[in-house]
Amino acid sequence: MNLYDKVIYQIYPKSFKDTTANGMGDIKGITRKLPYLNNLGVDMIWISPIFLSPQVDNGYDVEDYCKIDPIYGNMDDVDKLILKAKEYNIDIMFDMVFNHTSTKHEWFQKALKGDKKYMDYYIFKDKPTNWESKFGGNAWEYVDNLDKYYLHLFDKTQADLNWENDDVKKELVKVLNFWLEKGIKGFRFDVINLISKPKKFLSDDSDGRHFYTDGEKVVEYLQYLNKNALCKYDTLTVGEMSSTSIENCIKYSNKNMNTLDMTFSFVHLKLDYIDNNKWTLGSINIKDMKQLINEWQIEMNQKQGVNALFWSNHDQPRIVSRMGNTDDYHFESATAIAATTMLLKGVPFIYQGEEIGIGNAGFTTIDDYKDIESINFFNTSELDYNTKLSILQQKSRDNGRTPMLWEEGFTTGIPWIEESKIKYSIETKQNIFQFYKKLVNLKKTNIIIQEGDFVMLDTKDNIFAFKRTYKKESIYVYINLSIKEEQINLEEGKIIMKNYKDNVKGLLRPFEIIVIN
Ligand code: TEU
Repeated sequence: MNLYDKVIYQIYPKSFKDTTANGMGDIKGITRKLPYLNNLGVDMIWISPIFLSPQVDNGYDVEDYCKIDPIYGNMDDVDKLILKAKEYNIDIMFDMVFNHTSTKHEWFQKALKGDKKYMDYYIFKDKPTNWESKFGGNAWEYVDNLDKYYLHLFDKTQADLNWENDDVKKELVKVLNFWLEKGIKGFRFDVINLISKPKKFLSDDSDGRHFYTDGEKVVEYLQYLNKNALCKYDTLTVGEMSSTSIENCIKYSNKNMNTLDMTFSFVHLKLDYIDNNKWTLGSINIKDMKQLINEWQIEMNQKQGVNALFWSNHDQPRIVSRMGNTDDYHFESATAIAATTMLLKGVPFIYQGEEIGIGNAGFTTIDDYKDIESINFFNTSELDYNTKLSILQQKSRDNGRTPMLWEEGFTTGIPWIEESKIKYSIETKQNIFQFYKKLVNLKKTNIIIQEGDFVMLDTKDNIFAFKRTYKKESIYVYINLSIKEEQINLEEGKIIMKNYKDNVKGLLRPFEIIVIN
Protein backbone atom coordinates (compact mmCIF):
# COMPACT_ATOMS: atom_id res chain seq x y z
CA MET A 1 0.00 0.00 0.00
CA ASN A 2 1.15 3.51 -0.71
CA LEU A 3 2.26 5.21 2.48
CA TYR A 4 2.98 8.90 2.26
CA ASP A 5 -0.45 9.91 0.96
CA LYS A 6 -2.24 8.35 3.92
CA VAL A 7 -3.88 9.93 6.94
CA ILE A 8 -5.03 7.63 9.73
CA TYR A 9 -7.60 8.32 12.45
CA GLN A 10 -7.51 6.55 15.80
CA ILE A 11 -10.72 5.51 17.50
CA TYR A 12 -10.83 4.62 21.18
CA PRO A 13 -14.09 2.70 20.90
CA LYS A 14 -15.18 2.92 24.51
CA SER A 15 -15.35 6.72 24.23
CA PHE A 16 -16.31 7.24 20.60
CA LYS A 17 -20.06 6.77 20.07
CA ASP A 18 -22.60 4.86 22.13
CA THR A 19 -25.69 3.56 20.32
CA THR A 20 -27.07 1.33 23.09
CA ALA A 21 -27.24 3.78 25.98
CA ASN A 22 -24.96 1.61 28.13
CA GLY A 23 -22.54 4.53 28.49
CA MET A 24 -19.83 2.89 26.39
CA GLY A 25 -19.14 3.40 22.71
CA ASP A 26 -19.66 0.50 20.33
CA ILE A 27 -19.01 -0.81 16.81
CA LYS A 28 -22.37 0.40 15.51
CA GLY A 29 -21.36 3.84 16.76
CA ILE A 30 -18.25 3.73 14.60
CA THR A 31 -20.30 2.68 11.56
CA ARG A 32 -22.73 5.50 12.21
CA LYS A 33 -19.90 8.03 12.19
CA LEU A 34 -18.31 6.92 8.91
CA PRO A 35 -19.79 9.92 7.03
CA TYR A 36 -18.08 12.22 9.55
CA LEU A 37 -14.74 10.47 9.05
CA ASN A 38 -15.21 10.54 5.32
CA ASN A 39 -15.87 14.26 5.52
CA LEU A 40 -12.63 14.73 7.42
CA GLY A 41 -10.94 12.84 4.61
CA VAL A 42 -9.05 10.07 6.40
CA ASP A 43 -8.02 6.84 4.65
CA MET A 44 -7.95 4.40 7.49
CA ILE A 45 -9.25 4.07 11.03
CA TRP A 46 -7.22 2.37 13.72
CA ILE A 47 -9.59 0.97 16.31
CA SER A 48 -8.16 0.24 19.77
CA PRO A 49 -8.85 -3.39 20.82
CA ILE A 50 -12.47 -4.57 20.67
CA PHE A 51 -11.64 -8.21 21.35
CA LEU A 52 -13.11 -10.22 24.20
CA SER A 53 -11.48 -8.89 27.33
CA PRO A 54 -12.04 -8.51 31.06
CA GLN A 55 -11.32 -4.80 30.40
CA VAL A 56 -8.84 -4.38 33.24
CA ASP A 57 -6.76 -2.30 30.80
CA ASN A 58 -9.64 -1.34 28.50
CA GLY A 59 -9.11 -4.16 26.04
CA TYR A 60 -5.31 -4.24 26.03
CA ASP A 61 -5.82 -7.38 28.10
CA VAL A 62 -7.11 -9.79 25.47
CA GLU A 63 -8.99 -12.94 26.42
CA ASP A 64 -9.66 -14.07 22.83
CA TYR A 65 -8.15 -12.44 19.74
CA CYS A 66 -10.87 -13.73 17.41
CA LYS A 67 -13.95 -12.85 19.45
CA ILE A 68 -15.60 -9.47 19.89
CA ASP A 69 -16.29 -8.16 23.37
CA PRO A 70 -20.07 -7.97 23.85
CA ILE A 71 -19.78 -4.43 25.26
CA TYR A 72 -18.86 -3.36 21.71
CA GLY A 73 -21.24 -5.58 19.75
CA ASN A 74 -20.62 -8.77 17.77
CA MET A 75 -18.91 -10.20 14.70
CA ASP A 76 -21.82 -9.25 12.49
CA ASP A 77 -21.31 -5.60 13.50
CA VAL A 78 -17.64 -5.88 12.52
CA ASP A 79 -18.48 -7.39 9.12
CA LYS A 80 -20.97 -4.61 8.48
CA LEU A 81 -18.48 -1.97 9.55
CA ILE A 82 -15.85 -3.32 7.16
CA LEU A 83 -18.35 -3.38 4.29
CA LYS A 84 -19.78 0.06 4.97
CA ALA A 85 -16.32 1.59 5.42
CA LYS A 86 -15.34 0.23 2.03
CA GLU A 87 -18.12 2.28 0.47
CA TYR A 88 -16.34 5.35 1.79
CA ASN A 89 -12.89 4.09 0.80
CA ILE A 90 -11.95 3.85 4.44
CA ASP A 91 -9.89 0.86 5.56
CA ILE A 92 -9.81 -0.62 9.03
CA MET A 93 -6.72 -1.13 11.17
CA PHE A 94 -6.94 -3.45 14.18
CA ASP A 95 -4.85 -3.25 17.31
CA MET A 96 -2.93 -6.44 18.02
CA VAL A 97 -1.71 -6.89 21.56
CA PHE A 98 0.83 -9.65 21.01
CA ASN A 99 3.29 -9.00 23.83
CA HIS A 100 0.87 -10.35 26.42
CA THR A 101 -2.59 -11.83 26.88
CA SER A 102 -5.08 -11.42 29.67
CA THR A 103 -4.66 -13.99 32.40
CA LYS A 104 -8.29 -14.92 31.54
CA HIS A 105 -7.08 -16.20 28.16
CA GLU A 106 -7.65 -19.93 27.71
CA TRP A 107 -3.90 -20.47 27.22
CA PHE A 108 -3.06 -18.88 30.54
CA GLN A 109 -5.91 -20.65 32.30
CA LYS A 110 -4.48 -23.98 31.11
CA ALA A 111 -1.01 -22.89 32.16
CA LEU A 112 -2.30 -22.12 35.63
CA LYS A 113 -3.54 -25.68 35.92
CA GLY A 114 0.00 -26.88 35.28
CA ASP A 115 -0.44 -27.86 31.61
CA LYS A 116 3.21 -27.90 30.48
CA LYS A 117 2.39 -27.08 26.83
CA TYR A 118 0.64 -23.88 27.85
CA MET A 119 3.00 -22.95 30.65
CA ASP A 120 5.58 -22.66 27.88
CA TYR A 121 3.33 -20.11 26.10
CA TYR A 122 4.25 -17.71 28.91
CA ILE A 123 7.34 -16.90 30.93
CA PHE A 124 7.33 -18.83 34.16
CA LYS A 125 10.45 -18.81 36.34
CA ASP A 126 11.41 -20.22 39.72
CA LYS A 127 12.91 -16.93 40.78
CA PRO A 128 11.81 -13.40 39.87
CA THR A 129 14.14 -10.59 38.78
CA ASN A 130 13.80 -7.08 40.16
CA TRP A 131 12.26 -5.69 36.94
CA GLU A 132 9.55 -3.10 37.39
CA SER A 133 6.13 -3.35 35.79
CA LYS A 134 5.27 -0.39 33.53
CA PHE A 135 2.18 0.06 35.69
CA GLY A 136 4.12 0.09 38.96
CA GLY A 137 5.39 -2.60 41.31
CA ASN A 138 7.40 -5.71 40.50
CA ALA A 139 6.94 -7.34 37.10
CA TRP A 140 6.55 -10.89 38.44
CA GLU A 141 3.55 -12.54 40.06
CA TYR A 142 3.80 -15.64 42.20
CA VAL A 143 1.50 -18.60 41.51
CA ASP A 144 1.08 -20.66 44.60
CA ASN A 145 0.11 -24.04 43.18
CA LEU A 146 2.91 -23.94 40.59
CA ASP A 147 5.45 -22.44 42.98
CA LYS A 148 6.60 -20.24 40.10
CA TYR A 149 6.49 -16.61 39.05
CA TYR A 150 5.21 -15.35 35.69
CA LEU A 151 6.36 -12.20 33.94
CA HIS A 152 3.98 -9.29 33.38
CA LEU A 153 5.59 -6.12 32.06
CA PHE A 154 2.19 -4.41 32.46
CA ASP A 155 -0.61 -5.25 34.89
CA LYS A 156 -0.49 -8.56 36.71
CA THR A 157 -3.51 -9.63 34.64
CA GLN A 158 -1.44 -9.13 31.45
CA ALA A 159 0.95 -12.08 31.22
CA ASP A 160 3.85 -11.80 28.75
CA LEU A 161 3.89 -14.34 25.93
CA ASN A 162 6.93 -16.49 25.19
CA TRP A 163 7.86 -15.77 21.57
CA GLU A 164 10.69 -18.34 21.78
CA ASN A 165 7.95 -20.94 21.53
CA ASP A 166 7.10 -21.69 17.86
CA ASP A 167 3.54 -22.63 18.75
CA VAL A 168 2.96 -19.13 20.11
CA LYS A 169 4.14 -17.57 16.88
CA LYS A 170 1.95 -19.92 14.86
CA GLU A 171 -1.11 -19.07 16.96
CA LEU A 172 -0.50 -15.35 16.45
CA VAL A 173 -0.07 -15.78 12.70
CA LYS A 174 -3.40 -17.62 12.68
CA VAL A 175 -4.99 -14.64 14.37
CA LEU A 176 -3.59 -12.22 11.79
CA ASN A 177 -4.77 -14.38 8.90
CA PHE A 178 -8.22 -14.67 10.44
CA TRP A 179 -8.63 -10.88 10.40
CA LEU A 180 -6.92 -10.40 7.03
CA GLU A 181 -9.38 -12.86 5.50
CA LYS A 182 -12.20 -10.75 6.90
CA GLY A 183 -10.88 -7.67 5.15
CA ILE A 184 -8.94 -5.92 7.88
CA LYS A 185 -6.27 -3.93 6.04
CA GLY A 186 -4.00 -2.66 8.75
CA PHE A 187 -2.53 -3.57 12.11
CA ARG A 188 -1.11 -1.56 14.93
CA PHE A 189 1.12 -3.78 17.04
CA ASP A 190 1.10 -2.93 20.72
CA VAL A 191 4.53 -2.55 22.45
CA ILE A 192 5.96 -4.83 19.78
CA ASN A 193 9.62 -4.10 20.53
CA LEU A 194 9.22 -5.82 23.92
CA ILE A 195 8.45 -9.29 22.55
CA SER A 196 12.00 -10.61 22.46
CA LYS A 197 13.10 -11.42 25.98
CA PRO A 198 16.72 -12.13 26.93
CA LYS A 199 18.16 -15.63 27.23
CA LYS A 200 19.05 -15.02 30.84
CA PHE A 201 16.78 -13.23 33.27
CA LEU A 202 19.02 -11.01 35.39
CA SER A 203 18.63 -8.16 37.87
CA ASP A 204 20.66 -5.00 38.14
CA ASP A 205 20.20 -1.53 39.59
CA SER A 206 17.93 -0.36 36.75
CA ASP A 207 14.18 -0.89 36.28
CA GLY A 208 15.07 -3.76 33.95
CA ARG A 209 13.84 -2.31 30.66
CA HIS A 210 17.22 -2.55 28.94
CA PHE A 211 17.04 -6.34 29.30
CA TYR A 212 13.89 -6.71 27.22
CA THR A 213 13.52 -3.57 25.06
CA ASP A 214 14.50 -3.92 21.37
CA GLY A 215 15.62 -7.48 22.14
CA GLU A 216 17.79 -9.49 19.81
CA LYS A 217 14.98 -11.22 17.91
CA VAL A 218 12.40 -8.46 17.38
CA VAL A 219 13.34 -8.14 13.71
CA GLU A 220 13.26 -11.90 13.20
CA TYR A 221 9.82 -12.17 14.83
CA LEU A 222 8.42 -9.30 12.76
CA GLN A 223 9.77 -10.91 9.61
CA TYR A 224 8.01 -14.10 10.64
CA LEU A 225 4.66 -12.31 10.93
CA ASN A 226 5.35 -10.57 7.66
CA LYS A 227 6.25 -13.72 5.75
CA ASN A 228 3.42 -15.85 7.11
CA ALA A 229 0.59 -13.35 7.05
CA LEU A 230 1.13 -9.67 6.24
CA CYS A 231 2.95 -9.93 2.91
CA LYS A 232 0.19 -12.03 1.40
CA TYR A 233 -2.23 -9.12 1.57
CA ASP A 234 -2.17 -5.43 0.78
CA THR A 235 -1.59 -4.11 4.28
CA LEU A 236 -0.41 -1.15 6.31
CA THR A 237 1.29 -1.79 9.62
CA VAL A 238 2.59 0.31 12.46
CA GLY A 239 4.50 -0.82 15.52
CA GLU A 240 4.26 0.87 18.87
CA MET A 241 7.81 1.12 20.20
CA SER A 242 8.52 1.53 23.85
CA SER A 243 11.74 3.46 24.80
CA THR A 244 13.43 2.84 21.46
CA SER A 245 16.06 4.44 19.20
CA ILE A 246 16.11 5.80 15.65
CA GLU A 247 18.45 3.02 14.62
CA ASN A 248 15.95 0.39 15.75
CA CYS A 249 12.97 2.17 14.21
CA ILE A 250 14.76 2.06 10.88
CA LYS A 251 15.08 -1.71 11.18
CA TYR A 252 11.41 -1.97 12.07
CA SER A 253 10.14 0.20 9.21
CA ASN A 254 12.58 0.16 6.29
CA LYS A 255 10.76 -1.69 3.50
CA ASN A 256 13.84 -3.73 2.62
CA MET A 257 13.74 -5.27 6.08
CA ASN A 258 10.31 -6.88 5.55
CA THR A 259 9.23 -5.97 9.05
CA LEU A 260 6.60 -3.21 9.43
CA ASP A 261 5.66 -0.09 7.45
CA MET A 262 6.21 2.50 10.17
CA THR A 263 6.84 3.08 13.85
CA PHE A 264 5.45 5.11 16.72
CA SER A 265 8.19 6.33 18.99
CA PHE A 266 7.63 8.29 22.17
CA VAL A 267 10.76 10.32 22.77
CA HIS A 268 8.94 13.55 21.88
CA LEU A 269 6.27 12.72 24.43
CA LYS A 270 8.70 12.45 27.29
CA LEU A 271 9.83 16.06 26.99
CA ASP A 272 7.66 17.03 29.94
CA TYR A 273 8.91 14.23 32.17
CA ILE A 274 11.36 15.34 34.84
CA ASP A 275 14.34 12.97 35.22
CA ASN A 276 12.54 10.55 32.92
CA ASN A 277 9.72 10.25 35.44
CA LYS A 278 6.22 10.57 34.01
CA TRP A 279 4.63 11.35 37.39
CA THR A 280 6.06 14.85 37.66
CA LEU A 281 4.80 18.32 36.79
CA GLY A 282 6.96 19.17 33.81
CA SER A 283 6.55 21.27 30.71
CA ILE A 284 7.64 20.91 27.09
CA ASN A 285 10.65 22.96 26.06
CA ILE A 286 9.98 23.96 22.43
CA LYS A 287 13.66 24.20 21.58
CA ASP A 288 14.27 20.61 22.71
CA MET A 289 11.16 19.47 20.90
CA LYS A 290 12.33 21.00 17.63
CA GLN A 291 15.72 19.39 18.02
CA LEU A 292 14.17 15.96 18.49
CA ILE A 293 11.79 16.29 15.57
CA ASN A 294 14.67 17.45 13.41
CA GLU A 295 16.77 14.45 14.36
CA TRP A 296 13.99 11.92 13.73
CA GLN A 297 12.91 13.54 10.47
CA ILE A 298 16.41 13.61 9.02
CA GLU A 299 17.80 10.30 10.23
CA MET A 300 14.72 8.19 9.57
CA ASN A 301 14.44 9.67 6.11
CA GLN A 302 18.11 9.14 5.26
CA LYS A 303 17.86 5.43 5.90
CA GLN A 304 14.32 4.93 4.63
CA GLY A 305 12.67 4.49 7.98
CA VAL A 306 9.10 5.74 8.19
CA ASN A 307 7.75 7.87 11.03
CA ALA A 308 4.17 7.57 12.21
CA LEU A 309 3.45 11.19 13.15
CA PHE A 310 1.35 11.91 16.21
CA TRP A 311 0.99 13.86 19.43
CA SER A 312 -2.07 12.25 20.89
CA ASN A 313 -3.43 8.80 21.52
CA HIS A 314 -5.36 7.00 24.23
CA ASP A 315 -2.28 6.90 26.50
CA GLN A 316 -1.42 10.58 26.27
CA PRO A 317 -2.77 13.80 27.70
CA ARG A 318 -4.41 16.01 25.07
CA ILE A 319 -1.83 17.93 23.09
CA VAL A 320 -3.82 21.17 22.98
CA SER A 321 -3.69 21.26 26.80
CA ARG A 322 -0.10 20.08 26.90
CA MET A 323 1.44 22.45 24.39
CA GLY A 324 -1.31 24.88 23.47
CA ASN A 325 -3.52 27.33 25.31
CA THR A 326 -7.19 26.41 25.68
CA ASP A 327 -8.04 29.58 27.63
CA ASP A 328 -7.12 32.30 25.13
CA TYR A 329 -5.98 30.64 21.92
CA HIS A 330 -7.93 27.44 21.64
CA PHE A 331 -8.44 27.56 17.87
CA GLU A 332 -5.03 29.02 17.10
CA SER A 333 -3.06 26.60 19.25
CA ALA A 334 -5.02 23.49 18.20
CA THR A 335 -4.43 24.32 14.54
CA ALA A 336 -0.80 25.38 14.94
CA ILE A 337 0.00 22.12 16.73
CA ALA A 338 -1.86 20.13 14.06
CA ALA A 339 0.54 21.45 11.45
CA THR A 340 3.51 20.12 13.43
CA THR A 341 2.48 16.57 12.59
CA MET A 342 0.37 16.85 9.45
CA LEU A 343 3.04 18.62 7.39
CA LEU A 344 6.11 16.59 8.34
CA LYS A 345 7.44 13.61 6.41
CA GLY A 346 5.66 10.48 7.53
CA VAL A 347 2.16 9.20 8.11
CA PRO A 348 0.00 11.40 10.35
CA PHE A 349 -2.39 9.96 12.91
CA ILE A 350 -5.29 12.03 14.22
CA TYR A 351 -6.63 10.88 17.59
CA GLN A 352 -10.39 11.12 18.06
CA GLY A 353 -11.37 14.57 19.28
CA GLU A 354 -8.07 16.17 18.36
CA GLU A 355 -9.74 17.44 15.17
CA ILE A 356 -12.24 19.40 17.28
CA GLY A 357 -9.76 20.55 19.90
CA ILE A 358 -10.79 18.46 22.91
CA GLY A 359 -8.64 19.34 25.92
CA ASN A 360 -7.57 17.43 29.03
CA ALA A 361 -10.14 15.91 31.36
CA GLY A 362 -9.85 18.51 34.12
CA PHE A 363 -11.04 16.01 36.75
CA THR A 364 -10.96 17.38 40.29
CA THR A 365 -11.45 14.19 42.27
CA ILE A 366 -9.72 10.83 42.19
CA ASP A 367 -13.13 9.15 41.84
CA ASP A 368 -13.41 10.40 38.26
CA TYR A 369 -10.29 8.48 37.17
CA LYS A 370 -10.76 5.02 35.63
CA ASP A 371 -7.33 4.17 34.23
CA ILE A 372 -5.44 1.38 35.96
CA GLU A 373 -2.06 3.07 35.52
CA SER A 374 -3.37 6.32 37.04
CA ILE A 375 -5.03 4.55 39.94
CA ASN A 376 -1.91 2.48 40.64
CA PHE A 377 0.15 5.66 40.72
CA PHE A 378 -2.32 7.34 43.03
CA ASN A 379 -2.45 4.41 45.43
CA THR A 380 1.28 3.79 45.62
CA SER A 381 2.77 7.29 45.48
CA GLU A 382 3.73 8.89 48.76
CA LEU A 383 3.11 12.44 47.52
CA ASP A 384 0.25 14.38 49.12
CA TYR A 385 -3.31 14.16 47.73
CA ASN A 386 -3.33 17.54 45.98
CA THR A 387 0.04 17.04 44.31
CA LYS A 388 -1.01 13.62 43.09
CA LEU A 389 -4.22 15.09 41.72
CA SER A 390 -2.33 17.88 39.92
CA ILE A 391 0.00 15.31 38.39
CA LEU A 392 -2.93 13.21 37.21
CA GLN A 393 -4.57 16.32 35.76
CA GLN A 394 -1.45 16.79 33.67
CA LYS A 395 -0.34 13.23 32.96
CA SER A 396 -3.16 10.71 33.37
CA ARG A 397 -4.05 8.59 30.37
CA ASP A 398 -7.70 9.37 31.13
CA ASN A 399 -7.09 12.88 29.75
CA GLY A 400 -7.24 11.28 26.33
CA ARG A 401 -10.13 8.96 27.11
CA THR A 402 -13.03 11.31 27.84
CA PRO A 403 -16.05 10.93 25.54
CA MET A 404 -16.04 12.33 22.04
CA LEU A 405 -18.00 15.60 21.96
CA TRP A 406 -20.67 14.98 19.35
CA GLU A 407 -23.25 17.70 18.91
CA GLU A 408 -26.03 15.26 19.77
CA GLY A 409 -23.98 13.86 22.67
CA PHE A 410 -21.86 10.74 23.15
CA THR A 411 -24.49 8.67 24.93
CA THR A 412 -28.07 8.90 26.15
CA GLY A 413 -27.03 6.84 29.16
CA ILE A 414 -24.47 7.52 31.85
CA PRO A 415 -21.00 7.74 30.29
CA TRP A 416 -18.42 5.28 31.66
CA ILE A 417 -16.08 8.23 32.15
CA GLU A 418 -16.90 11.93 32.62
CA GLU A 419 -16.66 14.42 29.78
CA SER A 420 -13.75 16.84 29.64
CA LYS A 421 -14.42 19.79 31.94
CA ILE A 422 -12.81 22.17 29.45
CA LYS A 423 -15.75 23.88 27.79
CA TYR A 424 -15.63 25.84 24.54
CA SER A 425 -18.00 26.78 21.75
CA ILE A 426 -19.36 24.58 18.99
CA GLU A 427 -18.12 27.23 16.59
CA THR A 428 -14.52 26.76 17.76
CA LYS A 429 -14.89 23.01 17.38
CA GLN A 430 -16.20 23.42 13.85
CA ASN A 431 -13.43 25.84 12.92
CA ILE A 432 -10.74 23.48 14.18
CA PHE A 433 -12.39 20.66 12.24
CA GLN A 434 -12.41 22.72 9.05
CA PHE A 435 -8.72 23.48 9.48
CA TYR A 436 -7.89 19.81 10.00
CA LYS A 437 -9.88 19.00 6.90
CA LYS A 438 -7.74 21.42 4.90
CA LEU A 439 -4.56 19.90 6.32
CA VAL A 440 -5.72 16.38 5.48
CA ASN A 441 -6.51 17.51 1.97
CA LEU A 442 -3.13 19.18 1.56
CA LYS A 443 -1.39 16.03 2.75
CA LYS A 444 -3.39 13.89 0.36
CA THR A 445 -2.94 16.03 -2.71
CA ASN A 446 0.48 17.64 -2.44
CA ILE A 447 3.53 15.66 -3.51
CA ILE A 448 5.93 18.03 -1.73
CA ILE A 449 4.22 17.38 1.60
CA GLN A 450 4.11 13.65 0.86
CA GLU A 451 7.59 13.02 -0.45
CA GLY A 452 9.64 16.16 0.09
CA ASP A 453 12.82 16.28 2.14
CA PHE A 454 12.68 18.07 5.47
CA VAL A 455 14.97 20.91 6.47
CA MET A 456 14.47 22.81 9.71
CA LEU A 457 14.89 26.58 9.40
CA ASP A 458 16.91 28.57 11.87
CA THR A 459 14.50 30.70 13.94
CA LYS A 460 13.84 31.92 17.48
CA ASP A 461 13.30 29.11 19.96
CA ASN A 462 9.50 29.41 20.11
CA ILE A 463 9.08 29.30 16.32
CA PHE A 464 9.11 25.97 14.54
CA ALA A 465 9.80 26.56 10.87
CA PHE A 466 10.75 24.10 8.20
CA LYS A 467 11.03 23.64 4.49
CA ARG A 468 9.88 20.61 2.50
CA THR A 469 11.52 20.20 -0.88
CA TYR A 470 10.70 17.86 -3.71
CA LYS A 471 12.39 18.12 -7.13
CA LYS A 472 13.48 21.72 -6.53
CA GLU A 473 10.02 22.88 -5.43
CA SER A 474 9.56 23.92 -1.82
CA ILE A 475 6.87 24.55 0.75
CA TYR A 476 7.71 26.65 3.81
CA VAL A 477 5.92 26.18 7.11
CA TYR A 478 6.16 28.75 9.92
CA ILE A 479 4.57 27.95 13.26
CA ASN A 480 4.58 30.06 16.40
CA LEU A 481 4.27 27.62 19.29
CA SER A 482 3.93 30.26 21.98
CA ILE A 483 1.78 33.20 23.05
CA LYS A 484 4.66 35.55 22.34
CA GLU A 485 4.55 37.61 19.15
CA GLU A 486 7.68 37.20 17.07
CA GLN A 487 9.29 39.11 14.20
CA ILE A 488 10.19 36.87 11.31
CA ASN A 489 11.20 37.12 7.67
CA LEU A 490 9.01 34.86 5.62
CA GLU A 491 9.93 33.42 2.27
CA GLU A 492 8.32 35.09 -0.76
CA GLY A 493 5.47 33.12 -2.30
CA LYS A 494 1.82 32.30 -2.14
CA ILE A 495 0.23 31.71 1.25
CA ILE A 496 -1.58 28.39 0.91
CA MET A 497 -2.66 28.02 4.52
CA LYS A 498 -3.02 30.25 7.59
CA ASN A 499 -4.94 30.25 10.87
CA TYR A 500 -5.45 34.01 11.27
CA LYS A 501 -7.86 35.85 8.94
CA ASP A 502 -5.29 38.37 7.75
CA ASN A 503 -1.53 38.38 7.99
CA VAL A 504 0.92 41.00 9.19
CA LYS A 505 4.13 41.26 7.24
CA GLY A 506 7.17 40.20 9.20
CA LEU A 507 5.23 39.02 12.23
CA LEU A 508 3.94 35.77 13.69
CA ARG A 509 1.25 36.29 16.32
CA PRO A 510 0.45 33.84 19.16
CA PHE A 511 0.13 30.33 17.75
CA GLU A 512 0.01 31.68 14.22
CA ILE A 513 0.81 29.35 11.34
CA ILE A 514 1.60 30.31 7.79
CA VAL A 515 2.30 27.89 4.96
CA ILE A 516 3.93 29.28 1.82
CA ASN A 517 4.41 27.66 -1.55
O1 TEU B 1 1.08 1.19 25.77
C1 TEU B 1 2.43 1.03 26.01
C2 TEU B 1 3.12 1.84 27.06
O2 TEU B 1 4.15 1.42 27.53
C3 TEU B 1 2.68 3.17 27.52
O3 TEU B 1 1.91 3.84 26.63
C4 TEU B 1 2.02 3.08 28.86
O4 TEU B 1 0.68 2.74 28.71
C5 TEU B 1 2.11 4.33 29.69
O5 TEU B 1 1.91 5.45 28.92
C6 TEU B 1 3.41 4.41 30.44
O6 TEU B 1 3.38 5.54 31.23
C7 TEU B 1 0.36 0.19 25.15
C8 TEU B 1 -1.09 0.59 24.99
O7 TEU B 1 -1.16 1.69 24.11
C9 TEU B 1 -1.68 0.87 26.33
O8 TEU B 1 -2.97 1.39 26.28
C10 TEU B 1 -1.64 -0.42 27.10
O9 TEU B 1 -2.05 -0.19 28.42
C11 TEU B 1 -0.24 -1.03 27.12
O10 TEU B 1 0.40 -1.02 25.85
C12 TEU B 1 -0.32 -2.47 27.54
O11 TEU B 1 -0.92 -3.24 26.55
